[in-house]
Amino acid sequence: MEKNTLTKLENTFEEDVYKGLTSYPKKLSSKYFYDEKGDKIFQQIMEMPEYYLTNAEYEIIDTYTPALAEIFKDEEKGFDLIELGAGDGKKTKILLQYLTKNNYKFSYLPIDISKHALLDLKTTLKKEFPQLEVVPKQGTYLDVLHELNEFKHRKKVIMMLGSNIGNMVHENAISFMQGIQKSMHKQDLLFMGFDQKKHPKKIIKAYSDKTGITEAFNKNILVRINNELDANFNPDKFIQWESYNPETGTAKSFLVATEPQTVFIRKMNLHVDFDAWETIHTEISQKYDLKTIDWIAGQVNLKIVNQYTDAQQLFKNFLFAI
Ligand code: AVJ
Repeated sequence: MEKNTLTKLENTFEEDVYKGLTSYPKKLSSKYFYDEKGDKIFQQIMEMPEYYLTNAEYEIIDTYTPALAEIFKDEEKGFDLIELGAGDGKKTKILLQYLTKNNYKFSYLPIDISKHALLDLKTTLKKEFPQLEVVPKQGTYLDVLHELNEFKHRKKVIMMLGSNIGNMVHENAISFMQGIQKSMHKQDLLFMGFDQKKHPKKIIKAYSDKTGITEAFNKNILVRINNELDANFNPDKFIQWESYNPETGTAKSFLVATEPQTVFIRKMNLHVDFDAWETIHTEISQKYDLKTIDWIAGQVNLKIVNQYTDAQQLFKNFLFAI
C-alpha cells in the first residue's frame, strides 16, 4: 500500500473531534493528548511516585540489558533496533549505553508521532552516543507498519515500551500486532511492555494523582480543541474520573461535566451541549495477565520467547518471535 493511502485511512483531529462530540456517549481519543504541552505533562506523569510503570520497566531493562543484548545481537550483519513510540528514550538509553560500550553492531531507529520529541531525542543521543547511528522517523502507528516492511536486509528488533499497547482495545491491539508480525522475518524479534493486573487501588492511584497532573493531561485535549478549532471549553467545568474493572483489566478515563453547559466550536460551527455529569471518554489503559497475552500472541501467530518482570511483578516485558 502507498503511504498516501495509509494516511488517508486515518482521520484528522477535526473529524475525530466532530464524531466524538456528536456521538452518545461522547468520546475523544487519548492520542490527541500529545502536543508539545501534552508531551511535557506526560514527562511529569512519568516522574510521579504514583505512576509505578516507569520505574518498574526501568528496573526490568536495567536488570536484563546484558541478557537482552545477547539475544538481540547478530554477529554477522548487526541489527536494526526499531523503537515504536520512542518519546524521550530514557529507558532505551540504558540499552543503548550497554550496546555501544560493548561494541555491538546496530543502528537505532526511533519512531514517534511527535516531531518535537524526536528532535530532542536526536540531539541528546548525538551528545551521549556520538558514534551511534540514529535514524529517526516521524509517523503514526499506521505509517510505522508501512515503514517496517522496508527493513529486510538484516535482523530487526522491534521495541514498544511503556505499555503503549494498553491504549488499544484488544481488537485494535490484535490488528496492530498482526501488522507487526507480517513485517517480521525468521530471526526478527518483538520486545513489548505490558502493564500487569494488580491491586485495583494502585492502578486507580496511578491514574488519578492528587496533584492533578493526570487531570491536566486529560484536559489538555480540551485546551487543544480551544486553540486549534477555536472553541470555548472551560476546563474548570470538568473533572477527570478514573475507573478500573479488575475482571477485564481495563482502566478507563473520563472527563465529566460538573454542570450543564454548551460549548461552541467555531471552526466547525458546532454547538455541543452537555448535561450535568455527562461524560467524555478519553483513554483506556489496559492491564494484562498471562492468559490474555497468551491469547493475543496466539491470535497474531507470535511465539513468546521469554518474559521479564520487576521484583514486585508490577510490569512485564515480553519477547516475541514468529
Ligand atoms: C503512555 C499510554 C503508557 O496509559 O499508562 C499516563 C498514558 N495516561 N497517565 C498509560 C497515561 C494517563 C500511558 N501510556
